[in-house]
Amino acid sequence: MEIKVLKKILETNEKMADENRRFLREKGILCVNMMSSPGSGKSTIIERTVEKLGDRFKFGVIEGDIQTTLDAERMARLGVETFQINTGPFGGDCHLEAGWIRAALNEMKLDGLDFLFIENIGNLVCPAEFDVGSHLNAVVLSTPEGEDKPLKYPLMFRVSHVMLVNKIDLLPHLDMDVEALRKNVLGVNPGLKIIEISAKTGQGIDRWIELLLAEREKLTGEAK
Ligand SMILES: Nc1nc2c(ncn2[C@@H]2O[C@H](COP(=O)(O)OP(=O)(O)OP(=O)(O)O)[C@@H](O)[C@H]2O)c(=O)[nH]1
Ligand SMILES: [Mg+2]
Repeated sequence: MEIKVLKKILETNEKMADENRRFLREKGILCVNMMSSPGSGKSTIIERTVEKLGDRFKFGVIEGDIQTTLDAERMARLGVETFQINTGPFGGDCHLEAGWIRAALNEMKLDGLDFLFIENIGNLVCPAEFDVGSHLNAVVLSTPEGEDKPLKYPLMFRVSHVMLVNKIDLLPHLDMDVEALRKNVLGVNPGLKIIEISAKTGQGIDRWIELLLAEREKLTGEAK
């Protein structure tokens, strides 16, 4: 009985996620789901991305947090259409679900947007289990977290299309073995794209930008 209930929840979520994905594609909006442990650099990477592309493209951001509107305030300062989902009042869930994203989409001004970032709740486990309706899943792994994470939390790396290895500027101070990380993660997901970046210094950000532009072009069939 418990298994049946769990299956039904996941099936409902997947159906809604597919509807979100189709709805956003028809509007020409590439939806990117940013996932990671707390503090890996999701918000900082979104900020750098908007700074790089904000003069040519319009962005929206849905912020997922258990408590506070701190990240949403950071995004709103960039002048992007921002919506905050706090799960604290509803039991403090550690991930976002497709139904909440739909509720956010109903409230947001979406006309003219080119990109919608979903900053998922900082957690390397639960967000991987719930499709939100994104076209691109990006997992951020920061260098202090260690090269073993894809082995310990494989689902997150399996459902992602790209891994951003962030805080590459810290490598001289760490024992992190980036080659071992590559080997570990490609063992879990051989098709995963890997981009080393520093959201602090800007190193590698251009490769991330290129990937985003290519994915948007693939979705909409048009360059800008
Ligand atoms: N050295 C270094 N610090 C970084 C880099 N990217 C982000 N940080 C710092 O890491 C801390 C956390 O960054 P955030 O962007 O807030 O991380 P987050 O993943 O959004 O965090 P949550 O939303 O709380 O899960 C901040 O102090 C950032 O300034 C980087 O490339 N290098
Ligand atoms: Mg954040």
